[in-house]
Amino acid sequence: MRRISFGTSGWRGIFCEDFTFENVKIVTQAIADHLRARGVEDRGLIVGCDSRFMGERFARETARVLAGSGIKSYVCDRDTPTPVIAFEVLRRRTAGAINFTASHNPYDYNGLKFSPESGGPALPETTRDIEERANAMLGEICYKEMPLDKAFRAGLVEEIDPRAAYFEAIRRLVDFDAIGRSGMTIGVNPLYGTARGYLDKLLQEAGVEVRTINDHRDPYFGGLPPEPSQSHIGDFISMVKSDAAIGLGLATDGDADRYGILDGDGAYIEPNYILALLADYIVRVKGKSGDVARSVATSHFLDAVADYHGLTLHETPVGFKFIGELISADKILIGGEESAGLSVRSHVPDKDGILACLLVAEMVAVEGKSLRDLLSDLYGRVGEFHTRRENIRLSPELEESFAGKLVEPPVELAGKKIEKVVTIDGSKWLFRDGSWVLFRKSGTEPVVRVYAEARSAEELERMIGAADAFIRG
Ligand code: VG1
Ligand code: CO
Repeated sequence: MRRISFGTSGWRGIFCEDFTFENVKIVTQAIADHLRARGVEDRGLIVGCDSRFMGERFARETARVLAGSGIKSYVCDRDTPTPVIAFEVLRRRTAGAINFTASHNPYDYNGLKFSPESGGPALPETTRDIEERANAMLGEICYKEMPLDKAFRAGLVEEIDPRAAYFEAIRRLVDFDAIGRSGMTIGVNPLYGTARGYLDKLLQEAGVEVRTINDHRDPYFGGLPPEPSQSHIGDFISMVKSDAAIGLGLATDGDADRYGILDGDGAYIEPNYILALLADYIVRVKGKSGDVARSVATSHFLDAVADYHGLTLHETPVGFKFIGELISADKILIGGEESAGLSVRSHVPDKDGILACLLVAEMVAVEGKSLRDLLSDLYGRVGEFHTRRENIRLSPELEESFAGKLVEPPVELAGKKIEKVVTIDGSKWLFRDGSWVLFRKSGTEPVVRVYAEARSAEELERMIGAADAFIRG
């Protein structure tokens, strides 16, 4: 049997192959044992799922196994966004959460994200302990479980609706009056996922007109991965383009921890830009101050914004758990990743796509400008940044050659001398003109990621070309 392994965010597997009831119960038992070893089992766990096939069934099986170990489950009454689960962990002070989601992966996957009492994604030392316990149990029936009705009667399972408390928290972070006053019409695309009844509802309550697409549950996600990237939301782009009334398009991924933003004319605005724009807006307009953080793969546009405002920047490995740690320690004002994840001070230490979308709506409402105009204003103040990420399918050959290629970086790439090598995640090579490339293996899907950034679009093309040739060659 294949080993259980937690990646960048949780354990993910293909249905029937790795992601089976049997393995889910084993991983749950491993989590139960982990909680007992830490002496926090009395606090119980939030248990939730996204909109994937059989999410509720997995949640119930997990509750049965937790009950078998005397651990209480607070089971969400419907598919629930990851940031809402994070919020509920903090609000109820539970020992954490088990969340069934494979986030942006295609429909044939499911996954399990475990968060400890911080509410943020578990750090590697925690997932290592859970993996070890789970792998030691593989191949034998070693979990204890309780029939669900008995668990209910024993008070070990309770159904919860986490929406109202989360709404209240979001209302403290976002200026809904400004959004309401703008009179904007906003397009919303929850990508058949968990943001249904969250993002649209909050905007409607603010008094703006909302036009939705893909707002029913579809475990096939319309055939594409539920990732709100430019290549996966063509239907939404067409909708916003063709509807002159829409002033902004907001999308979220399957578990609503990522965002995807369209300008009023349907132009997709890269998450790297959104992060920089929001950081600038929060400081310049909302008058906040503090450090900022980004993953090693994220655009240095954020560094330029930090410099401009005299803020300190932290660089982390990829995975929001590392940025979440900084939020939990109250060290940063805003932190984010190029993959469209961000959160802010005093909010959950996990990425929140709903909050990100709402902050963008607030920014557009307050500034009274299109995102592209805001972007060109910011370019004018801190300079231009052009960034791209490419995914290369992990063939057996690439799997074999990849690590070796990075052991000893070359002296130069694309005719430019490599000035510095950063290895906190994969291998990042920095050049004197501010450009950089990064190579790393994904921890959520079978691909190698190549990231590049330059100060002009032409230079970016050159860098991506050279990086691609290097890794494939
Ligand atoms: C990807 C992204 C990373 C993100 C992670 C989980 O990881 O690059 O930024 O935190 O997915 O996102 P990787 O290792 O595949 O590059 V989610 O929305 O899938 O929980
Ligand atoms: Co996600």
